[in-house]
Amino acid sequence: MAITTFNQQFDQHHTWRNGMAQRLRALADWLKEQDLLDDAASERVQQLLEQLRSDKVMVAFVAEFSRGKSELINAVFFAGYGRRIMPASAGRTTMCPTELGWDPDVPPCLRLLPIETRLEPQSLIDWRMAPEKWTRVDLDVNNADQLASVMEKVSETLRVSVDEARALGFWHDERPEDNPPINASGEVEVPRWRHALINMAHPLLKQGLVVLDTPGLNAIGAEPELTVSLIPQAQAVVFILAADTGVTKSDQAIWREHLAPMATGSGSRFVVLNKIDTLWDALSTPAQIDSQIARQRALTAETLALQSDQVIAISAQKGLLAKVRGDEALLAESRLPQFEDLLGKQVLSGREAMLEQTLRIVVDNVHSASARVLGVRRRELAEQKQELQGLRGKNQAVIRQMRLRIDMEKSEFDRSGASLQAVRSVHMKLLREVIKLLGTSSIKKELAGLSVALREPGIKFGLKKAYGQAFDNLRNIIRQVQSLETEIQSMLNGAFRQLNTEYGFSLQPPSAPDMTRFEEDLSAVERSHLQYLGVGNLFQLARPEFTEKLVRALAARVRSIFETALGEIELWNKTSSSQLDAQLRERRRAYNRRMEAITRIQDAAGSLDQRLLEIDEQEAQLADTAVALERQVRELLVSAVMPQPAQAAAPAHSPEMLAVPLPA
Ligand SMILES: Nc1nc2c(ncn2[C@@H]2O[C@H](COP(=O)(O)OP(=O)(O)O)[C@@H](O)[C@H]2O)c(=O)[nH]1
Ligand SMILES: [Mg+2]
Repeated sequence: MAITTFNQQFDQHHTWRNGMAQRLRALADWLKEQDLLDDAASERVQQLLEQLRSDKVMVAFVAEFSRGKSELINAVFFAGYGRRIMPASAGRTTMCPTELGWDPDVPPCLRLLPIETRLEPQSLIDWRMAPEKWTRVDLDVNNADQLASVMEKVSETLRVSVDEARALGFWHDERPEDNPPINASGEVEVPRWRHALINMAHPLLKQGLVVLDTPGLNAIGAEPELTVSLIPQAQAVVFILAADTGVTKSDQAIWREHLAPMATGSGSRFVVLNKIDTLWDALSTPAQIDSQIARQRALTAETLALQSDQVIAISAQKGLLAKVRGDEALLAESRLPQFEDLLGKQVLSGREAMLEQTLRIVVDNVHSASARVLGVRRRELAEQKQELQGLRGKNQAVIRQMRLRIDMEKSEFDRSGASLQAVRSVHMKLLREVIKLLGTSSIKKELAGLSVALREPGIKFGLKKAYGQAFDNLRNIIRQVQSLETEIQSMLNGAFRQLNTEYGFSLQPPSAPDMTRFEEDLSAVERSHLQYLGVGNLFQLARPEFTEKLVRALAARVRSIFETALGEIELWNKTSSSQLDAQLRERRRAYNRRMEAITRIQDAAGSLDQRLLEIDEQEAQLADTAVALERQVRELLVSAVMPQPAQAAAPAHSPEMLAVPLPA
């Protein structure tokens, strides 16, 4: 398989996403023209289109300072600028977590959150909502020098007293060995900024890539949100070690805290042994150097309890240099291309599999909803045809009789409105209970106990229990929701069955979304918190603002899990009511059509045969539509499969497929 750069792979991924969105939109437009797309299906399509448009892929670089995170970011993503964009030279390291991304609603800029905000209880998510609190510097993306000089701001520091450093979370009396040095005037150096957001219209970032560069252990440790929210949600986390330092104690601490827990998570994890150029030695043969690198890889792998092929040896610096100079031999020697190839394949194929699966679900849903309506339409026509055929050779009295019968059927049908109303109101009542269970006040209530417990002195031993209690309650909420779902489901089953018998509908309640995934999500959050506090951040709980921040970050995570669950449930409910609405509408239309035909025949405005001929035509049209629907759904699903890299040059989806054929 050919080696491709990360940028090339991301381009292909983007093209695939765009193609998918285009074809899905074409299908939805066509269905809408045929009046076959109900509200719920249309909402599902819109959601997926939005996801295909703005799906974010986050790659986080996590390691001790000076391992080459920023250099690797420069080499992989920004070599095209011909120089370093992220500061990565001796003495100019990133001092604060820095996110690179693209938001088209904001001009290209660097936004910096002052470190003093750490003294306040708000979490990073809260600060993101308050753009006015950030210092903004505009970026000139076409000027690499200006860009690089603005970026230097992420390296800025401040001198503060020991007391201030302590308050900011950079000084710990319990762990003196990690404290920054005190200068002659009794001050210590701390980062000037707490977090940086770079908004840049770089092609990759525009396509949805988000890069997170982090400073070393000290700076990440004080930001619980990074550890428990941002990093675990990244699609890939790259952990970097340096060949010249080996695996140090703090490298191991970062590994244990951030990377080891990921083994059970959904993202990919990469371990990079950087700076292999420090092993290049003019006096050794290439074979000797290779075996030296292999030895280091094996040693590193052993320390981290990995297989040695799970450690990727590279030189970020030489890779960047080689790309800037166009030096192919040096690039190969840097081994950077292998890393990029792996990063792209793992991260993007995972993303594509996820999107493809969602697409299948949405298309399935849209397909069955529209096929059902088509079926109803065809049946109503067939029945009307039968009805009219029965009128052949009959006199005016019989025709009048028929008219009366339709009228009666229609008013009986209209009276069914009351029982439908009853079904809907039970449905709404149950749904309101779900909304309440998954609401903010319910989360607050469950987390209140935990936040009190965390502040208690000597929580160390009761930590697991305190989290266990809170999370058991949260998981229990999800289970309660699941049982309400079951109740709604059986209520709908009963009501739909009755409507089917009484009115000859073909209603089929959609199955309820499975909530176990959300229980698992909660457990993952619980694990990440315990891991984070367990590996040595426990002492930080002594600071109330830290605990407050931790609990807020936790509440925000739980809220987002609950909101996702609620979104799925609401859509499920909408799907079942849309189905009912669609069948009611079709029935009403059928009554009108029957009435109209009878009236025309009565008024001798059209002959019976003529009317029957019209029905034949409509039936033929519906049959064509049904065939077209099947074909389009099939084609869409076939084209959703990402082309294998080997055929990537010739896209698997032919341009003909883009054009959705419209039946006459
Ligand atoms: N020899 C060598 N030095 C490197 C390499 N990658 C980074 N460096 C240097 O290591 C230092 C720290 O790099 P930087 O990217 O700032 O590290 P960070 O703190 O992890 O972001 C800088 O002086 C880099 O130039 C490499 O592959 N080889
Ligand atoms: Mg850096």
